[in-house]
Amino acid sequence: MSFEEMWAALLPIGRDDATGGYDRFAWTPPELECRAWFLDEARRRDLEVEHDANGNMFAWWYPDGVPREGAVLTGSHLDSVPGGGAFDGPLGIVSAFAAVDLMRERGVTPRRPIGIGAFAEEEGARFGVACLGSRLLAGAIDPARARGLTDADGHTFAEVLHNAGIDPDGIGPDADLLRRVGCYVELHVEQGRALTEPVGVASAIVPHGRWRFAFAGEGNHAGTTGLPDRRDPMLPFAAMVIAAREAAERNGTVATVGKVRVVPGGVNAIASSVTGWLDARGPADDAVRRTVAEVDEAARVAARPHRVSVELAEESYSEVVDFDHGLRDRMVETLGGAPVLPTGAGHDAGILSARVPSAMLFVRNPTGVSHAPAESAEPADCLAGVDALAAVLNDLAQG
Ligand code: HGY
Ligand code: MN
Ligand code: MN
Ligand code: MN
Repeated sequence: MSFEEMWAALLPIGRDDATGGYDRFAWTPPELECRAWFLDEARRRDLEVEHDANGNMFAWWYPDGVPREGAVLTGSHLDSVPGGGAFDGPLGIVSAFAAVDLMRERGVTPRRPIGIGAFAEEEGARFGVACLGSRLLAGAIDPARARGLTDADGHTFAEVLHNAGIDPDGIGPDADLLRRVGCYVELHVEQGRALTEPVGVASAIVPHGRWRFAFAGEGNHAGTTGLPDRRDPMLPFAAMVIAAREAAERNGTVATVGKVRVVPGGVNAIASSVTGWLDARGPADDAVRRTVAEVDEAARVAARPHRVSVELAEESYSEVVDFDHGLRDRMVETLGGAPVLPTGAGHDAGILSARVPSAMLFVRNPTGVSHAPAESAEPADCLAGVDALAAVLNDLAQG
């Protein structure tokens, strides 16, 4: 299957034809269909499939006579944010299969195994923690905490794993698998519009995290409850949203409140609780931490007069990732020069970089939009990405 054919097969899976967006949440039907697609493509190429204990999938090319160690791993993720674009995640996986095809067409015989990974729940759209699969693999999250994570319907991660045929008690760091990996190179659609060339190389991932603000008040009738008697959690939530923008402007960060859950959510009922999630990112740790602290302070000041309680919980946080310079520079050389740029988006490569030398390739996105249906990459640039990935994998797999 060519790149175009693979892309055409994947594109309709879970697509909302009205918006062009995707809701491919981990272990829901559209993502399971994408998983099946991954396994088909792996088998079509006689790649050896491996399911790790954390819900991640791997397709391995083990050339005859080559020791099963020091593998060059590539890949990305299949899941999406709500209403996500088509490229964030899948482009890295389709490009990986296409790069293996290209290497084989060119008669390349790698001296190291080559792997393609599909990491689970990278967006954290279902269970709230970004890069959950790679965090578990890398030992970057407590397995007991992970088991207890719940989705919007109250299903725990443990239940969902069990229903997927995975033993929830088996999740956790996999030193053996990581020992077999020499390096990890992830190709990803650019999430921004800095690239003026088809392909770029990542230098760093900025510090970023997500925090949950839970506001608890008192549910009551919208029509019969006088203002002095109200304990309306929506009001400090509203203050939090504005404070996020103002704190970001003060601290040179970006802060977003894109998700809110209101209980009970009736037009004619004062909410009993409002939960809002803050995503904050920035050039430096302390600026991000200050942003969150200022939002927290503003929310608490706003909550007090309404006798609303505020609970703040950090769901996930990633410090700055400075990608392996040796690997990065070697890739730039292999490509005969390429733009090197930081990213404000988190990736499995960022998590894995704590355990194995990791790097990223970006494919130009003319709209610069991501996490939305307008996310895009031109076909010619996608093929340039495949070419670049094949060249980088070939170089790294030669010894
Ligand atoms: O949220 C992110 O930055 C990434 O796209 N998961
Ligand atoms: Mn994403
Ligand atoms: Mn991604
Ligand atoms: Mn550096």
